[in-house]
Amino acid sequence: MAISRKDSFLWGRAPMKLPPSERRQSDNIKIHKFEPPDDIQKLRLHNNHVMPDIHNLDLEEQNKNVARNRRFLNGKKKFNMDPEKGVRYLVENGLLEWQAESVAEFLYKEEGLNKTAIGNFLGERKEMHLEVLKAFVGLHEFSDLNLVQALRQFLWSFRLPGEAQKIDRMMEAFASRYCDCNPGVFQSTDTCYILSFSIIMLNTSLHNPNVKDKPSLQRFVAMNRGINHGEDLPTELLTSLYTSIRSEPFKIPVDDGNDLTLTFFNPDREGWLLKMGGRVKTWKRRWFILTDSCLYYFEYTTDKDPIGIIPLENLCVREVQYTGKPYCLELYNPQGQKIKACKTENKGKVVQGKHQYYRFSAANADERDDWMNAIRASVTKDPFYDLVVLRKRKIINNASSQA
Ligand code: 4IP
Repeated sequence: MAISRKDSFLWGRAPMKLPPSERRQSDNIKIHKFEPPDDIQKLRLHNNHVMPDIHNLDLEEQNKNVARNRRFLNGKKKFNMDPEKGVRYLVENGLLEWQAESVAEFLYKEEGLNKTAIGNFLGERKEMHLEVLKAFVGLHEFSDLNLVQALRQFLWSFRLPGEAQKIDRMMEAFASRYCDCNPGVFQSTDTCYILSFSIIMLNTSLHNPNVKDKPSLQRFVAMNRGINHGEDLPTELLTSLYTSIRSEPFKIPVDDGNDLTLTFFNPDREGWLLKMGGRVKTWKRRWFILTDSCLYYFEYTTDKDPIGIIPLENLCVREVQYTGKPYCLELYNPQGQKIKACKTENKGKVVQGKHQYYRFSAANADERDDWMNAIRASVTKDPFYDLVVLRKRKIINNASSQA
């Protein structure tokens, strides 16, 4: 069977000779097929040139965010220890606006804040604190809630301080906000204020096991006679408030100082290390977290409470050789004293650590070096400590030269 012109092309045989004009066109197409036109080449070059910059910008942005988050967490930690200092730190670092509304929103919405610290901040008498208190109470929505429901919400948002004047200011702000949200329920803010206290006292009487004489509904109604500007409040209202409290006490936030979630968030470094015991030199694999110039160790990564805490202040770290355990590092006190630390014993009792030094073994040389660098960066020097050491040395030297 003869092969046609079309067939010879399809079968890959040598194509027929083209006229010169068509050949030029075909050559052009080949050139364009194998060598991209100049513009595309340039674009590629430009891209190659610009991409690292874009990548660097992204990285820079990410690093900035990480640093910002870190500072924010630091601010929250500081707030929990000292609310005034914490807020100042956040404001100075541009993380919080020094406006009553912004501070109030921070206290109202931010997670992980200690509720005792919030109460202390809100209870202060200074002008700004009073404004923050007002804005904070304004963030609560009490419309269509009865007084007990509103109090439940309010008293859960912070811990009421113990000082009478602070309580007075806070309850005054609460009553005023409740009346704004529920016009017509009480004749005045004073009525709401008095009834709120009456409810809080009822809560204590009904639910505190030390109070033997439990008030009845009748007594509660009688106690609140004439508080609505000389008139009685509707008995149905008082009955529903009484029943609500009797069936469920107020939930009061308790900050027992044990919530370390924030402390261990975003640490300087964390990871597994082997740790040698203090008196008994056994090696235990422990999860270590380095943060706030302290080294914490845990049995498991998910444990909330550490087994031990080693404050790093005035300690030094060095590499050591130890037979049988590679990549060792050691925490020691350059003054030669025992290291101040604490740990929990089996039965949960907290005792002092018994280490003259702490010895750890890392998984490899890099990890050992990284731990040493991180610990060094984290160790804070107490200037007074150095002064005292110098002074002591001077006394000893003087004494020995006089002897
Ligand atoms: C223990 O050995 C563990 O190594 C403890 O580590 C260590 O406490 C004890 O030190 C040591 O005696 P045994 O379990 O073999 O008895 P961990 O607490 O991590 O379990 P440290 O102080 O290192 O936490 P001493 O000093 O209590 O003996």
